Amino acid sequence: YSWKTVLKEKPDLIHLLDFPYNGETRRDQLLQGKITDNKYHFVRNHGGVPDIDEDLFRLEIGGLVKSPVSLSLKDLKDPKKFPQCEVTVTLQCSGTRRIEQIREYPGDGDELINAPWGEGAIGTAVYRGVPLKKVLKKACGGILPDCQHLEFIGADTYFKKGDVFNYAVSVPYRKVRANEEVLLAWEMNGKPLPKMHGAPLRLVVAGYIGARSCKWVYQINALAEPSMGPVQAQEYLYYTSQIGKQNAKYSNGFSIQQMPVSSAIISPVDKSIITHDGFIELKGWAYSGGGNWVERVEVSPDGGHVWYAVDQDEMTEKHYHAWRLWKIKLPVDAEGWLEFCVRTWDSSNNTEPTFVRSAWNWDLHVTSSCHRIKVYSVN
Ligand code: MTE
Ligand code: MO
Repeated sequence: YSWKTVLKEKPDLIHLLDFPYNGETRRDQLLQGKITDNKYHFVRNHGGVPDIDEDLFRLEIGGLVKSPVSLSLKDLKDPKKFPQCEVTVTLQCSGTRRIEQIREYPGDGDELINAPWGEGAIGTAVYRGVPLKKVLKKACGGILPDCQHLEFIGADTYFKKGDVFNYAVSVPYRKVRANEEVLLAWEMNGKPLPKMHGAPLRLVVAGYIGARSCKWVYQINALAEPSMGPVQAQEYLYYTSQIGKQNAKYSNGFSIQQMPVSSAIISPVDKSIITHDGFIELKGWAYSGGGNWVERVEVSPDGGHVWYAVDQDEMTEKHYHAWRLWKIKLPVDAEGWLEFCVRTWDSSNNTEPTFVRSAWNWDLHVTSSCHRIKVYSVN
């Protein structure tokens, strides 16, 4: 997969890493609408983009299932065998807004192995596929009583500490029990799933961090314990803020699965000068994982003392598994530097930590504190 193809398919992404290719969505394209165009959707890879022959492709399902199977794409896409569905899902990389954690304590985080994402490692698409639950039931006759987790293995390989691994992650079986939450998908926004996004087949795990939505999936194993693969066991861990480079052990962290509530101000841009006549318009996104929808978005012009709630009419519709884009015109009299911030409340009444340091994680995942920008107001 060449750099030339990346530029052709994703000409507008902010290219963060050349290999493995990682790129994030630009601000104007984030705000384009509820659905992110395939061309503009961010890309997060751990290794190369595998080339898979659709005709030869088989999905193998094994482990603690009643009968292991091997399915072709034709089998999977046959509506007489498996019922299909379409789900609107926001995929958010748990590294979104990592740059704020890097700036808070430069050099303290595990940034060498991670892309310095800003606010654009998030996007929303309509995925078509079959619920994994139905495939397990109809093709494998169900799972065995000891199965607690499902492991997904991707065809891409990945280097870590001198060894080569396939990308492998797992989710608890109970997550798979909801039909519309875990899909085996081959279509994105009405178009064939692009190669970069996992063609011919990927998982879409709604409400969980992007990492669980395994691309190029070719093997699924029903397991008693979570996947032992390094991506599951050693990455995407949440540590207490006392833990850093010097004392981190994998056993100190817990696995990040559901995405917490978070939001970002996308317009105006941090450190910009704004000439206005008493009102400044703010725009951004707000999302919560785990099937919680965004209930309320509040913004503050003074670093978090006074808060204004965004009008429900100024937000895209409520959704179990997708973000809401929002906008608000704030009355501003002051001249000079202002600190704008945003905080969101979800349908479980969760809200965001106040400062980056309130939820520091040396692994640099889940920067969900109130997003803050400074702008210079000229009234
Ligand atoms: N699946 C495989 N096989 N390999 C990967 O590197 N990256 C994961 C996930 N699935 C990854 C993968 C991560 S960390 C994220 S955030 C999402 O894919 C990103 O999905 P996207 O590239 O389609 O936006
Ligand atoms: Mo990610």
